[in-house]
Amino acid sequence: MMLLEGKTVLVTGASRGIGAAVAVECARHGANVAINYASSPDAADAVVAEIEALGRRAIAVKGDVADPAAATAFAKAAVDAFGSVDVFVSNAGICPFHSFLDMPAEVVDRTIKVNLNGAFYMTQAAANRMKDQGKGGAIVAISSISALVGGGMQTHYTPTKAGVHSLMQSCAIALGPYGIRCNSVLPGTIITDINRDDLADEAKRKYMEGRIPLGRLGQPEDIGGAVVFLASDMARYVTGAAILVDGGAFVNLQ
Ligand code: NAD
Ligand code: RM4
Repeated sequence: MMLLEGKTVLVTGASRGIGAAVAVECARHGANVAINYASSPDAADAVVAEIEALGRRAIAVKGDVADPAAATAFAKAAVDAFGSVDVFVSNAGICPFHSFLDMPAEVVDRTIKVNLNGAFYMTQAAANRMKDQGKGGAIVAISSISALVGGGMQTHYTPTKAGVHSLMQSCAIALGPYGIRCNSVLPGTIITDINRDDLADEAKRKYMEGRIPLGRLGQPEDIGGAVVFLASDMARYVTGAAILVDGGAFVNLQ
């Protein structure tokens, strides 16, 4: 079943990892896709090619999500190419693992600027397009299990992920009158470039795997289904909600 037939989907940070997998899954469900990327045109072009091979259209738009001007430019580029913004997925994020007591201010500031401010500006730009179009829309933020639990090397990061989920909750209220639904997906530990070094530590990797009832770390492709569901009319009465996609890690106390 095609859940996003004829829709235009925008995804930030989609040249690799979870964003790329989400973009491709949306295309598999019939969407044309605009991807934002920060710095790797070749990787972005490869995602565009993968989507085109599925018979859908795609564009890649360079931009730093921390820059508010990048948000309006991304939404405009999508409308110029495909005529509308129907679904927006806020995915771009960084997690430069670092201990707390000696965390440099610039690492904190950049993490908040990209993860939280970036999600805010991009969501605002997409929502304004949806409001002007007058036919509603769906916004999905890639928050994290880390919105709910802590990490000693993530004291700058986990508050941004809680913030992104909170942003979706408040936007669900602000945008409900326009028929725009806002929800979060909370991935557990998914193997991507963001945590490749962290998980290269064999003991840490085994510990993380051991916490997961389904017995394995996640892959980027594990996240697309939840995003497509929330973006689609199957979730037409779902807003302000969050879906954990973590193999059961969060509930595994004992
Ligand atoms: P990743 O490093 O593979 O991908 C991150 C993407 O964001 C990259 O394409 C990167 O270029 C892009 N990006 C970074 N800064 C940007 C900026 N300023 N402007 C535009 N794009 C930018 O990592 P990932 O795991 O795919 O992460 C995607 C999202 O998923 C992040 O928001 C992350 O917090 C979230 N997440 C990841 C995990 C995990 O375990 N991998 C778990 C929960 C949530
Ligand atoms: C996630 C979660 C994962 C970590 C990534 C970077 O939100 O904390 O365990 O590997 O971020």
